[in-house]
Amino acid sequence: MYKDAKYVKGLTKMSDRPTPLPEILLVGRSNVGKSSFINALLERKSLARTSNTPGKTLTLNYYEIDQRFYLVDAPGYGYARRSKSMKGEFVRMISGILRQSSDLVAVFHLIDFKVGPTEDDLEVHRDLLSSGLLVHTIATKTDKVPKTRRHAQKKSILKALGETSVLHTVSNVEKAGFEPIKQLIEEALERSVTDASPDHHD
Ligand SMILES: Nc1nc2c(ncn2[C@@H]2O[C@H](COP(=O)(O)OP(=O)(O)OP(=O)(O)O)[C@@H](O)[C@H]2O)c(=O)[nH]1
Ligand SMILES: [Mg+2]
Repeated sequence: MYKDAKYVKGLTKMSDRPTPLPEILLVGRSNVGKSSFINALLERKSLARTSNTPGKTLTLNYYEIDQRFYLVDAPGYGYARRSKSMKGEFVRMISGILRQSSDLVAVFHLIDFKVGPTEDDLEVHRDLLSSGLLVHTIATKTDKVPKTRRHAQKKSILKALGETSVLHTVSNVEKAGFEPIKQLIEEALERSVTDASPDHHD
């Protein structure tokens, strides 16, 4: 359980980033449940703003957790009504982060469990894997698939993602599946401490 979680700021350019702490970036299609995921993980009702009108903001929202790390809520990609140029801007922004942030310790790629990976999801998945970052794929909205079909759905998603992937599943509504996610976060934070060179210590 996290004790302290607060919204720090919304960034529109990388030069505005807050005091360095390890960062975990959330990426996923608009409406996949990134903001809801943050609220469910942190057990806060409405810390991260959720909406039914997706894909409007191109800001990176930083949430600071226990003065230890940031969860970064990225804008969603692949929103049908978003123009091609908006999509280009998203890609530039994300690749900017991937290039510039030495504090990025993991990326959580969220996909919709019921819908399965879309073309956009698969494209982003490949890009993330080839970035060399620690990437975890997490399917949201498991509550939308009947329990008896979940095993088959998981298998089908894994097949689409490729043999080597591991799929974590959550329901932000039922707040189910978050213990393994907390474990992933701890592992990513531990790795970042081990990896850091001496001059990165306080
Ligand atoms: N049933 C169900 N609905 C969910 C779940 N997670 C999110 N939702 C709903 O999906 C919609 C979008 O959720 P958001 O958390 O705003 O999605 P987002 O990825 O942050 O969207 P953008 O910020 O537009 O990119 C909201 O209506 C949520 O209530 C889930 O696990 N189960
Ligand atoms: Mg959101």
